[in-house]
Amino acid sequence: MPGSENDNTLKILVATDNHLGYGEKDQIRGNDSLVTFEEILENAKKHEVDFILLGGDLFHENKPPRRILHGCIALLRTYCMGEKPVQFEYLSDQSLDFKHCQFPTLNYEDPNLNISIPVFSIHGNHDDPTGQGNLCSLDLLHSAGLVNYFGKTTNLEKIEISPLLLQKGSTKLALYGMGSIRDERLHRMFVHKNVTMLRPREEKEDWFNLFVIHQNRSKHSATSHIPEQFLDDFLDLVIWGHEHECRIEPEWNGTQNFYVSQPGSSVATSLCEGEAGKKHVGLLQIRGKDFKMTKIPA
Ligand SMILES: [Mn+2]
Repeated sequence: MPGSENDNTLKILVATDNHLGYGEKDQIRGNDSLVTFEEILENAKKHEVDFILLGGDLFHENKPPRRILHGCIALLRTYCMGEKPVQFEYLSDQSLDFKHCQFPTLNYEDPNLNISIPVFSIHGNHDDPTGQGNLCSLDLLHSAGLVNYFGKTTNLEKIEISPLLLQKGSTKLALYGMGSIRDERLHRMFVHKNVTMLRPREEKEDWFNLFVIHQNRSKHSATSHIPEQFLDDFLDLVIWGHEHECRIEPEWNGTQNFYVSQPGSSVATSLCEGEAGKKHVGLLQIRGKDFKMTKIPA
């Protein structure tokens, strides 16, 4: 890509449902999830992405074994820190966007940290916040300065999602995220119009609107999934986490006028039909209002 195009293209490594720690007691496959995660980080480095976007369930368990948490920390420190400068600007208010975190700041803007590849992540249903302090493993990684944990909702009556606003050259990205919420509850909130997505006030039409969600997409019962029609039609692309089957090629929803990409789990967590296919992560390139998703085998 020529220099000027590169300057205006946001490159994002997209992965979801890494399920670190899946089958960790298995003598043979016990390290698979960490090995796969390392390959993903290698790819991010190789393709010189601007950032990594994770769609939830980074960990398989709410309280991952120490070996797994440590393995993840070691990998993030190895691959995501370094001299390479971060080449996009952050335009929204980090103190509001990360107000749910003890350090309401972006890791790569912290003068005490040297981040080369920022990681942005929402939580999934396996690694959701619980217990005293309502914390999850991503809170630990955020406070350690290794990830930027967004999309945590603290009000379960009414959700207002304001986007993280990023800009690289002429490309402007509004990044919306919503960590996993029990499907029935979220379904009800959508029906009662208690979920609102806020939009940037200025030059509304110039933004590429990307939403990352971690819910049931396939219809298990009437209310235990989130129909695509519930989502706002101003969105350009939805990254759908939680569903483990790889359907990463963006699928056009003609009613809503947006694309949906479902990367699927990066590690096989069952041998059911939907999961038997090849696993992929995605290299998402956004330029203006256009995007391209390239599959990378996981
Ligand atoms: Mn999940």
